[in-house]
Amino acid sequence: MKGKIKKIKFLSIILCSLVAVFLVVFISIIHSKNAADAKARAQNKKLILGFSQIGSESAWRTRNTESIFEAAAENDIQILFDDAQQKQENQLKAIRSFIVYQVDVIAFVPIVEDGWDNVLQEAKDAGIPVIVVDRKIKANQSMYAGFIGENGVEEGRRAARYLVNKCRNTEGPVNIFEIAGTENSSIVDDRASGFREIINTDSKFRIIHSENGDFLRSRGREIGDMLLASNVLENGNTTNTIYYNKQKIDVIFSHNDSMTLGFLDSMEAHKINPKGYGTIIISIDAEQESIDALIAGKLNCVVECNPNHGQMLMALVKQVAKGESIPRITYNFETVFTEDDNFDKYDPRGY
Ligand code: GYE
Repeated sequence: MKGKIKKIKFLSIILCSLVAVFLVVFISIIHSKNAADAKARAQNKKLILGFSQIGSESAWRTRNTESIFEAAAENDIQILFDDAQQKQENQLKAIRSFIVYQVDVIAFVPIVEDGWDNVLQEAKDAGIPVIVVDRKIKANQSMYAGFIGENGVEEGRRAARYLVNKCRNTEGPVNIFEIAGTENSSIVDDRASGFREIINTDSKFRIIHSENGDFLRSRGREIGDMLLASNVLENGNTTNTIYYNKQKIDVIFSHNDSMTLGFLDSMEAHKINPKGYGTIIISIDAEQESIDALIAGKLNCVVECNPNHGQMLMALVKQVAKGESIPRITYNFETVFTEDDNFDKYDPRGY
């Protein structure tokens, strides 16, 4: 009898330890499977990008937004998008809502250079990496992962190099009227400094006035109307030479196509034929309507500013989401279009 009990005890101990081993193995299989699932879910989790855009002030801006949505869809990245209607406070609000929502990455186009330190600190405290797009900011580099966009200084230089070459046989002075974009935006400062860096190598070039057109076509029109109002003579005829404060304007340097096209609208409204009337017009962006005006002889030079940031931005988003570092600066490829080109070679601009 004793032997039998001993045997049962022994068998039950074996059985219990088998069950225990089985349970341990089973639980660790479940556990590792859960871990693997969690890992797979994390890896396959759709990245969420919070993107704050400044508005839709130009065909360039609209294409910029499109390129970002297209690339996000192609890279299976979800976008939380905000259009700030040209207001910094709306951008600050949007970025704070992205932080609350706990997006994976924040990207924003800073309408102006200053005023981002606090919200960047909040994103940093929340562990959310930030990428600056299109325009630059004045903030400590440790506050954001990197910048992607255009080299505005080089765009300004390209506009000036065209002018210096165009006026190589021109006796001075060469009076320049500048139509600048949004004040305190890095892109205006960069384009203006690149342009001046080159023209200041020859004293015949003089910027006689710089007017802020806020990158808007309507403002370009207003500036044109302001200048051209004095072109209508008593007899109703118009002179083709444009003046500012009684100084003849030889060159219009406009910081974007929208303002330039607004200026051309004004010339047409004042029945001034922009073709061959002697004032050189240089613009930046290269949207289709501006290239058409170049081909039609209404403009002399258009410096490209490439709005297609989408694919490059998504590549950077994926990198920072994995905790990888990215280049401080990523510039887009850009070129220049002038009246001397073979226009047949032009591809459609897409914006
Ligand atoms: O030139 C203009 C837009 O920030 C580079 O903003 C961009 C500028 C572009 O309004 O069309």
